Amino acid sequence: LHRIPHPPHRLPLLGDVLGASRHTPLQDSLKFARRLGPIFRRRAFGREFVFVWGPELVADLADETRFAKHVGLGVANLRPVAGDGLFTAYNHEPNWQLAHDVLAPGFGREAMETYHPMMLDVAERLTRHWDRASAAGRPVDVPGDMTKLTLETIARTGFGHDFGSFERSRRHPFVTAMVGTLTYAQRLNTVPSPLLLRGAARRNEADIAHLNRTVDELIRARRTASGDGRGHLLDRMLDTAHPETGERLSPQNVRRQVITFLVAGHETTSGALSFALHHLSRHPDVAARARAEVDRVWGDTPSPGYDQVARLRYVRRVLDESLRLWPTAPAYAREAREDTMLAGDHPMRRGAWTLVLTAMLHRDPGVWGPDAERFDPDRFEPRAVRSRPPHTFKPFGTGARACIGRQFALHEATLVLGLLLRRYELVPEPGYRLRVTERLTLMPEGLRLHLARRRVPA
Ligand code: MNH
Repeated sequence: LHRIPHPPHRLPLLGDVLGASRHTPLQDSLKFARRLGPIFRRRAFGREFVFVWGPELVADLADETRFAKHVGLGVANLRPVAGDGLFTAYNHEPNWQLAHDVLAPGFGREAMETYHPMMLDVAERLTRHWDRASAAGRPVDVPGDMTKLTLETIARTGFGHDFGSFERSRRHPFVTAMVGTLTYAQRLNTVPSPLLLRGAARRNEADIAHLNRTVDELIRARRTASGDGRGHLLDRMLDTAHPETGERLSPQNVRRQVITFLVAGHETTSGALSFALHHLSRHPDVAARARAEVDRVWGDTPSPGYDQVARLRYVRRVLDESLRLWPTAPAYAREAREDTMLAGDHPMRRGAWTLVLTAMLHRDPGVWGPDAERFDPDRFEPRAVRSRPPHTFKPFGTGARACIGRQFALHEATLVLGLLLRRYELVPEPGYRLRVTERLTLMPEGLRLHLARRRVPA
């Protein structure tokens, strides 16, 4: 451990806090990464973390025979809300495999085709909202509206629920509670003892109670409805037995999965869409190419079909490139399954863990070239992708515990970008400079865009 570099000026109690703020742990880590290299240590508030972003190290950590997901930090702090739900389950908890096997078909192609019309429907609520803003010459609140969109999408496809986000002037109380628990989870990492956050902890309890109540109502509504019992994720959770063992998810576990999907399924996608729209507004040439693709592939169809989304190859590259520069889940943790040597160089004891700094891996000039900081979707042309080593683009994590919602998120985001590009020219707000807020996930703060309507099929 002593061979791993760390910042030079260490304060006895506070650690490496110089030049660091508790509101931007990720962006501070990027600065340390640039100074200290592909593996480094950082001490904050009495704890020491090892960060890794060098491509060889990250590739070695992807070896599932020697390493596995580590449930720590922000993820572990969500355990009181999400328990042994998919995202927060420890590797050894039996409910992980059970839920994974029961839910995996819920993200397969057939299921995605049933979600497509629901996604389209929610997206049309967004465009109605944006039409009114553009007619009135008002700018739109991009992160706010993307969060409404993705929350409504996961609520609808997941549980047949409608939070009415676009119809209300204030945030839905469920969203407020969810953001509250996420913020609290991040803050817990930045204090030496949770006792310092007693007031916030009480509010957090109330937030969790509110989340539980809302979800229990959702489940009750589904149980009493005369639905046909297919379509939503919740239907699957309630109706599907494990294909081999016949086992089912317990009611308590179903509640945890619902909360997991509502939380995991919307903030990250909302951030990805927001960053993509930011970049599109700053790169009119890229926007024009993407728009031309949409016009060509979708033609006059008012409502593009499922297959027409996958054919938006360039729009998809815009999204990949946005996730490269700002992977909205900017890090993941890996632990050693046994005593081992990381990349033949760093001894790790069984259970020792490290954070993979995806956001820095994605900006390594050694992988992405001297212009690594530049936005350029052509990096994701098939030939360019093939020329890079594996495990250099990891926005959805790695291995068995990688994102189960990847296709879902990519389909939703590509569909929405296609619809928005076809309908509007995106005009940046004069003087806006990208600022990124962190609350476990990343978001472009205060991003507003002006819209000019294009003529589109009705
Ligand atoms: Mn998602 C795991 C990123 C969209 C549901 N997700 C992960 C991980 C990353 C991630 C990274 C791995 C975390 C870890 O190793 O600790 N997820 C994203 C990004 C987007 C995203 C960048 C959007 C863009 N995720 C979604 C959507 C859903 C979802 C949409 C649900 C509909 N994600 C999950 C779940 C897990 C997960 C569930 C946990 C999977 C598991 O451990 O089995």
